[in-house]
Amino acid sequence: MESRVIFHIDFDYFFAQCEEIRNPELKSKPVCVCVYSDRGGDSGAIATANYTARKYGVKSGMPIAFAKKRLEERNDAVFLPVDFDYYIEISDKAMQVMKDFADIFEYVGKDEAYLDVTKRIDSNFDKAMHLAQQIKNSIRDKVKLSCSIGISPNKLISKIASDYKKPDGLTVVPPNKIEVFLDALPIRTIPGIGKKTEQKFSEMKLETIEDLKKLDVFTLHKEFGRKSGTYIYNAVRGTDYEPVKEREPSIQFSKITTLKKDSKDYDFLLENLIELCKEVHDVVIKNNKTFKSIGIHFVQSDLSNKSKSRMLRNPTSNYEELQKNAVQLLKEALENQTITIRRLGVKVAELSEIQGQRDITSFF
Ligand code: DCP
Ligand code: CA
Ligand code: CA
Repeated sequence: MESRVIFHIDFDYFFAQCEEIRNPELKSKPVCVCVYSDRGGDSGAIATANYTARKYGVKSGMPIAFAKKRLEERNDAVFLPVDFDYYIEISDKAMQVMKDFADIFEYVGKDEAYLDVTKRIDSNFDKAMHLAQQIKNSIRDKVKLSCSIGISPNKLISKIASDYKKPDGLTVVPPNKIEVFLDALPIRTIPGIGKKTEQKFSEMKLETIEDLKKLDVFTLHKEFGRKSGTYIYNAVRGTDYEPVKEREPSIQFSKITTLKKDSKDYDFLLENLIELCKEVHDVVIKNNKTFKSIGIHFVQSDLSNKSKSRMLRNPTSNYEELQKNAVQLLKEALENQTITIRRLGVKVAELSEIQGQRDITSFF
């Protein structure tokens, strides 16, 4: 069978690049996009920074005060508050451009997507490279945005490849190059392998993907459990059969608040949660929608994120149902919660129009 050809496209330094699009003068300066908490001052975290700021060691998730310290010598450094609505506008435009180039288009998040282009380029990797160049040009012309593209026979390698050379990268890994491409990479480049796992392997003197191939599947099962063990075993060999699934950006409504104090106390969180549920529900009603998915979100004191969501059997716009499920999710999330929580959020997704209200009279 001919190989699949999958693109992973990821927008470069996304939030910061959006700010540069709005104000091109920023391009020569270090730009940091900040999630300020409502506690005032510089309290909050860096969402992302442009590559000029990154040269000084600024990273996503870092406290704003740290980033300011690192950029001390640059009095032209710019710190801007996040403007999600604007970034979504840019994202939507770029997604529309990409969609037309795909046989199957899978939206992953605001700044990334998978495209299965196997059919339209007849499994030919030279044609694929040409097509990727066209996509990059088209996004640049229409949205002024730069992105990085990874091309390979599957989602896993394409995801790694899009991150291989950034910004404005294009990395093609045809079937006969998979092994050489992967072998030399550090273990951490495999999606899902974090600091902890890397540490564990490092103690075993395993540093590269090639090193990991020494471990047989039984050892991996024993160390990581069946599911993760199998995933790692396959990943280091470049094996991944996940299909690209048709998916478009789904709109959602959410509210997030910075708590008066960091806490993991159920009653305190519950009080805040209910307030958020009411606010989200107001938006749902105002927009005449039903929702099928409910989620809660923690930004924890170390600025790491935790979220939980559940799918309802039927779409609803009912407040009690929203609250009941959100409270249940809160209880579940707080089981074995060790770290305190700084920001709390509630969201609803899988939205639809309320049926039977199309009648013109409902507008009066
Ligand atoms: N983001 C965030 N907080 C984080 C990580 C990311 O708010 N801890 C947001 C800001 C980013 C966007 O998500 O612009 C996309 O994240 P990426 O990991 O793709 O990073 P960037 O697009 O910023 O940079 P690049 O892809 O060039 O490495
Ligand atoms: Ca990105
Ligand atoms: Ca991304």
